[in-house]
Amino acid sequence: EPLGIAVIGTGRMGADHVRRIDRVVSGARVAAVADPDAERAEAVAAGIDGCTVHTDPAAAIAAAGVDAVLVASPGPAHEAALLAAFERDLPVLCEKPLTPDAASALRVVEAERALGHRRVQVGFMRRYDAEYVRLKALLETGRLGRPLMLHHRHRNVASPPFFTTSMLITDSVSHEVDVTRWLLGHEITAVTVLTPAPSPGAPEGLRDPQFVVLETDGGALGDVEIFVNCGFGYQVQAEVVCERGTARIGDDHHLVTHADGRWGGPLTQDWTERFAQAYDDELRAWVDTTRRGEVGGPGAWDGYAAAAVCEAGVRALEKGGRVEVELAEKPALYR
Ligand code: ISE
Repeated sequence: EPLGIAVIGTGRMGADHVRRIDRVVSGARVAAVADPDAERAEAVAAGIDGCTVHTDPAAAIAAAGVDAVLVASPGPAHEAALLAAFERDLPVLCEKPLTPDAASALRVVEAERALGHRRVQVGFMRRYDAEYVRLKALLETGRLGRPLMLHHRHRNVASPPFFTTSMLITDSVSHEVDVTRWLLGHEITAVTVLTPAPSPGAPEGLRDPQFVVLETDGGALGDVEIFVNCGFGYQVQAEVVCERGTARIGDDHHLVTHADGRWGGPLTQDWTERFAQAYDDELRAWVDTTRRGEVGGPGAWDGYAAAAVCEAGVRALEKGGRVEVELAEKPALYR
């Protein structure tokens, strides 16, 4: 029996996940979709056998044949969808951010803890990207020694119209926050955000780019250049500086041509292209672990920790200077 999935939200990410469940991943089917825009939901569900269409997320989660839930609605709608899934004790793959702020993320952690077992995987898909996976495996061999510093560059061609200055942290840098915690196995303890004069290519009023400094409880430092209107391509690069060497990913060297007196190659234009393999493998892994009755990948605690770090980042952005991260005590369920 394939895993019946209710997909909540049929916007850009939701529609892409529906396609992936329907055509890429085996062992799963789209059992229901929900979106406040009924026409959009209908269009996404068209041609999928036995898929019911809803405007209310709770109705989709309660629909016949639903064994698991994929939440891809906007961040502010995640908490209600997660709690509705918990009510039926269903496994959930929740797109990042888990919720938009630390207090609501902690409520999700508490609600999962009340269930007594983990149910949530958060969509921090970079953990499934082949390059990041190789980087982590290399660090784990210890050959380069202890990681001292991490340099990240995160560039988007253009930001969507609803993007705000704080979303550069909560929506975009949240990935580097998770990657830093995952690669190093450290918690992030303080955040500083510096902003140069905005790029003329950014929408009026948007402070883009930004430079973010992360400190960890293991004594490492990270910096993130986030530039969401760079105009030229989608780039995610990371370099780890260790005691005896460095390691770097994201250099776009998949295809290099030499012709007409120049060398070079194409740049990806957005994350669904750059991270296509990561999204596919993330969903495959989630479906496989769920069918075995297990939970893997980044969990609710990771979603909460990222939210807490991003909240400190937004405060640092607003008031300047260094802001310490306030993290609740980690419940035994996540240790
Ligand atoms: C978006 O939400 C993502 O998750 C992308 O990976 C990131 O590059 C982009 O900046 C975010 O807005």
